[in-house]
Amino acid sequence: MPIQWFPGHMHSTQKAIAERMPEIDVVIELLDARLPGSSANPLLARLTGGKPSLKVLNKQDLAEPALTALWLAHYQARPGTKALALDAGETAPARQLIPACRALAPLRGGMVKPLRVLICGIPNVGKSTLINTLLGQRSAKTGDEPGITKIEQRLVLANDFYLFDTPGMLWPRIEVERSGYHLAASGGIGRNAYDEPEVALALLANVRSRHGDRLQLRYKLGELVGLSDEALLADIGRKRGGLLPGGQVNLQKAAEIALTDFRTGAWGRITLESPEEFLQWQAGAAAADAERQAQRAARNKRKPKQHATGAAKAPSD
Ligand SMILES: Nc1nc2c(ncn2[C@@H]2O[C@H](COP(=O)(O)OP(=O)(O)OP(=O)(O)O)[C@@H](O)[C@H]2O)c(=O)[nH]1
Ligand SMILES: [Mg+2]
Repeated sequence: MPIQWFPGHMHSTQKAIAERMPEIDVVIELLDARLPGSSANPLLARLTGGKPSLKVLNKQDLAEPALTALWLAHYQARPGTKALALDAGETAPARQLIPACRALAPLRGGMVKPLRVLICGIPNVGKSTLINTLLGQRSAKTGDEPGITKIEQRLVLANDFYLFDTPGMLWPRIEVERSGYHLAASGGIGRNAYDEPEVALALLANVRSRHGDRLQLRYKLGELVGLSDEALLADIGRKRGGLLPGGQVNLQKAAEIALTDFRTGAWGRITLESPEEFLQWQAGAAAADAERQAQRAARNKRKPKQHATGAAKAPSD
């Protein structure tokens, strides 16, 4: 089932960001370097009214360097956009953001016209961690679950440089089904909004295609060829003691183990999508959408006729 998560507080965040925008000079969108396409808000350009933007691929320590390089080139090619990859917990790379923001808004700076930078991104991507690293102190609350930051917070980096931390936000409709799985696997979606075994199966299907050897090594599995994704998940459960009283595998527990291992980097550095694949998925979703709309339009065209026939028949009944 496609994953969607847009609770009421995200609607409020979207509104608050739109209202704040006139006072913002640069927008930093924090992306997850393991899913740099799926974690990008498709509505952001409209929301920020084309303000200069910096795409930061965070958690690069968990992503594959070669794919991170492809994604950086992909975003750098966009007009008015700079892209950087980093690990929000490390001070020196994070501080590169300061000159990058200043370069994007050269007319701001000094006490009279401080530079105002808004940091936004999906839940749990590391926004507050980055702000704390930049400030050199724990000012913003962080935690390994989505929804830690509840309200927008203004933090002063220097007397001419303000940072705005915002609550994690998704968008009303996740169009690419795989993106929903990638977002859930990364920890960006609330636990109640998806089924863990379903997400773990999608994750295993993706990861085994390029890194099956790592799964074999981690769980001491035999050859994966010929093994279905379901059988692979069950094997992981069996190897990790995820058994129910009758000896049956506890697939829920197996899924939790797989997801935690992926999230913590126990499978090594893994990126779930390349720019090329992601563009293909987007095009596929757009085509499917267009077809659904055309079908709906055709149905609506037929409907009034049937209605008119019914109405015309009524008096003679
Ligand atoms: N490995 C790794 N973990 C990170 C990185 N940045 C943040 N984290 C971890 O990701 C989790 C979420 O970090 P937060 O800073 O709370 O994320 P947030 O985007 O502010 O989340 P919300 O406020 O819930 O939207 C924490 O457990 C961080 O320690 C990174 O670059 N690498
Ligand atoms: Mg936060």
